[in-house]
Amino acid sequence: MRILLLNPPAEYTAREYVDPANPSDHGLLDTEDFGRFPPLGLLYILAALRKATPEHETFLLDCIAEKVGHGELMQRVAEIGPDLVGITSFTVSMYDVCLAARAIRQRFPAAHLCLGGHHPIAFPYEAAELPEFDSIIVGEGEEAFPELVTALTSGADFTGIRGVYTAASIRGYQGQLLTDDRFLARRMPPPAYVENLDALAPPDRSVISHLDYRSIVGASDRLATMISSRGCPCSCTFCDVPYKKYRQRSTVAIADEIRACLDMGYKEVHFYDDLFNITPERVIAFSDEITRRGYRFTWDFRGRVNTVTHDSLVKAKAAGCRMISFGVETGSDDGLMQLRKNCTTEQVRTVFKWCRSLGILTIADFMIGLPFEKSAADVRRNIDFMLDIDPDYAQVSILSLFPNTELFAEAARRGLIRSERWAEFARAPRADFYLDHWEESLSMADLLRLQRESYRRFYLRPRYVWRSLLATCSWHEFTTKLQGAVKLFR
Ligand code: B12
Ligand code: SF4
Repeated sequence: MRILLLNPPAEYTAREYVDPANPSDHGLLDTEDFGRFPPLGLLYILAALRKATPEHETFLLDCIAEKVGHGELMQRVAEIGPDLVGITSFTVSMYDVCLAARAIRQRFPAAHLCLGGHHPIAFPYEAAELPEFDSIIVGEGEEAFPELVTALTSGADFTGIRGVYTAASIRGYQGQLLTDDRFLARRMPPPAYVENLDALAPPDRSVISHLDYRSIVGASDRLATMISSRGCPCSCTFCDVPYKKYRQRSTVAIADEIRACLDMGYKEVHFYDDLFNITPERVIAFSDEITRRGYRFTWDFRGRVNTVTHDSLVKAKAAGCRMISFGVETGSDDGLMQLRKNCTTEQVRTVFKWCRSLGILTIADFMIGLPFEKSAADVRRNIDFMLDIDPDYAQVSILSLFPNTELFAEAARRGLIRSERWAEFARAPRADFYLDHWEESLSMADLLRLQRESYRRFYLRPRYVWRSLLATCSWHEFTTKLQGAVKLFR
C-alpha cells in the first residue's frame, strides 16, 4: 500500500475574532507569526508505521512547512498516488482539513481517508460523521494506525481496534460517559492510548530533514521539537489538554533522541510537553544526564513556577537550557486562585528573578479577557504585573473558551456563549468560524485594543529595546525581532 500522512494547508484557520468593520483583519498575530513547527504527531505515526509494517511505502507531506496551498495540493498528492491518507487536524483547522480531504476523494475515490489528531479527540462523534472520511482515530495513533493499515490490507474489520471508529461504529458509544480519569473529556468513546512512551519508536525526522523549522523566540533555523512526557494532571479552568495522566519517558531515551537530532544537524530542541517540570527532580535528572554526556545544544521548555527550585534552574542552565516559557496568566493572587493555577504572585516573582540572575531567558504567557477582569483598569493592573516581573518575552492572549473546560461550561451556563456553536462547526466546518471569548464586561474590540496596548507597553520600552538588541546573538534573532516590532508599530 502507498500511505500518505498529510499535514494539510492552513489557509482558512478559524480566527480569534472577525471584526465586522474590517473582516479581512487577522488581528495582531497569525499562527505563522509564531514560527513553523514540525508535525510531531505525524512523525511519531510514521516511525511506528515503518517499524510495524515496513512492507508499505510511506510518505509525509507537510503543506505548512513546504508552503503548499490548496491550489498545489493535488499535484503533490498525485505524484504519490496514495491508497491510504492519514490527515492530522486541529479543530480550528477543520475547514482546511475537509477541503483537502474532498479534493483527494475526488481524484482518488478508492483511497481510504482517515482523520487523526486533535480534532477527533475533542469532537469524536461529530468527526466520525464527516462524510469526507472513512475512519477516524480518537487519541494516540502509534499503535492504532498500523493496526488499521494491517486490517485494511487483509480486508478485515477494523472497528474493533481501540480508538478507531466509523460513523456507524461510534454510534454505540453515544450517550455513554467515559469514566476513565486518564482523560479530560467524558463525552468520548474509548480512545487509543499509549501507556509506555519508552516503547515507542522515536519520531522519524528523516522525511523533514530538508525543511527549516523555526520559532519566533528561537535561536536558529535548525529547530527540533520533542516530547519528554505526555499529559498534565493539573486542573486550570481554561485548559483542555485531553490527557490527565502524566506519562514520562526515561532520561536515557530522551537523551538518545537528542543525540540523534544533533547528528542530523539540529542545534536547538523545543520541548512541547504540557508540563515538562512536573517535579524539580525530573529537571535535575534530565540536566545531569545531558551534562554527563557533554552534549552542546540549547533547549527550552514550557513549565509551571510552583515546581521550580533554584537548584533545578542551576542544573538546567549548566546543561544548556536557554529559555523557559511560564504560563503566568494573570497578575493577582486572587486571579491565580480562580484560574486554579496553584501558585502565588510571589512564587512567580522569585522564579523570574532566579532565571534572570542565572541567564535563563523567560517567556511569560498572560491572558486577558478573564472573567474577573471587569474593566480596562483591571486588565491594565494585570499587565502592570507583567512589566514588573520583566520577562524576556511576553505573550498576551485573549482568553478563548474551548469546550471541555470549566470556563466554557460556566460561560454557557450564564448565557454568555452559545455552546452548540462548536458542535455545529464540528459537524459542518466553515471558513468564517471564530472563537468564543468572555465578553461579559469587555467586548472583543476592547480586548483587542488592550492587547495591542499591552504589547506596546511591554515591547516598546526603551530599556527593553536596548536590552534585547544587546542580547541578539544571530541574524535569525535580529530579523525575527524586527518583524515583531514592525507589527507593533503598524
Ligand atoms: C506545539 C503545539 C502547537 C504549536 C505547533 C503545532 C504543530 N506543528 O504541531 C503552535 C504554536 C503552532 C500551536 C498553535 C495552536 N494550538 Co497548539 N499545541 C501544541 C502542543 C503543545 C503540542 C502538539 C504536539 O506536538 N504534541 C505531541 C504529539 C506527539 O502529539 P499529537 O500532536 O497529539 O499527535 C498524536 C495524536 O493526536 C495522534 N495524531 C496526530 N495526527 C494524527 C494523524 C493521524 C492520521 C492519526 C491516525 C493520528 C494522529 O497521534 C499522535 C501520536 O500519538 C499541543 C498540546 C499537546 N500536548 O498535544 C497544543 C494543542 C494541539 N494546541 C491547541 C490549540 C487550541 C492551538 C491554537 C488554536 C492556539 C491558539 N489559540 O492560537 C493554535 C492553532 C494552530 C493552527 N493550526 O492554526 C490545542 C488543540 C485543541 C483542538 N481541539 O484542536 C492543543 C491540544 C492544546 C490544548 N489542549 O489547548 N500549537
Ligand atoms: S494550563 Fe498547563 S498546567 Fe494548566 S492544566 Fe493545562 S497544561 Fe496543565
